Amino acid sequence: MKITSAAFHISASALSGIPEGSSPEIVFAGRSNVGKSTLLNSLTESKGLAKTSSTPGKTRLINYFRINNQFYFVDLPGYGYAAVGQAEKAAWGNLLSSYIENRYSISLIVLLLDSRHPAMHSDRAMIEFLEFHEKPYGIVLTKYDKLRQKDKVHTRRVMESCAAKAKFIVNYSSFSGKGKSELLAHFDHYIC
Ligand SMILES: Nc1nc2c(ncn2[C@@H]2O[C@H](COP(=O)(O)OP(=O)(O)O)[C@@H](O)[C@H]2O)c(=O)[nH]1
Ligand SMILES: [Mg+2]
Repeated sequence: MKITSAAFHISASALSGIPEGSSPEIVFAGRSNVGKSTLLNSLTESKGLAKTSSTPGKTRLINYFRINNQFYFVDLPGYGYAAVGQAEKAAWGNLLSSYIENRYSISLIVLLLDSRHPAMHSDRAMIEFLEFHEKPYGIVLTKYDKLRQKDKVHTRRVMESCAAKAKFIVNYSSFSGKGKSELLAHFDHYIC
């Protein structure tokens, strides 16, 4: 797949605010600070499309980006941010899970995991949730440029054992561009 156009479409703080669902959606999920905004900018080659921040937990919205005038990239709020209060955490958890569970226009969920800490508790919970609901998902291991050589095999093994139903596992670095064409090629199977 080649991305020829990418534009911000809409932000929603509740399910009532999201578009009708007539176009396919590729959804990006992951812990706060995993590198999701940076990845979206790198995929679309537009520096400021998704805002990036080194302060985790800032994004509280579901953001829609229109891609190639054909489908959406959906940027979900990061989960697992410790400084958020329990009540707020629960509210976001409910929003995210009901979106993923009930939204029929989702073609693929891309779960971003930090390649240096790939199987944290909240990540495992997310994988279990996706597998339980039989949602098509793939994994992107972010910040791969920071992973030490000796940890690469270990990270891969951990992922393969705890994400048995993942459609793909892609090693990714937004800084070097590693994994980008591989990931875009996977998207072809989900957008017709
Ligand atoms: N080394 C490295 N750092 C990255 C990469 N992607 C993102 N980061 C850094 O990780 C931090 C969080 O990135 P951001 O995209 O805002 O994360 P988000 O909260 O998941 O949207 C920022 O300081 C980025 O510069 C990457 O591929 N390699
Ligand atoms: Mg972000």
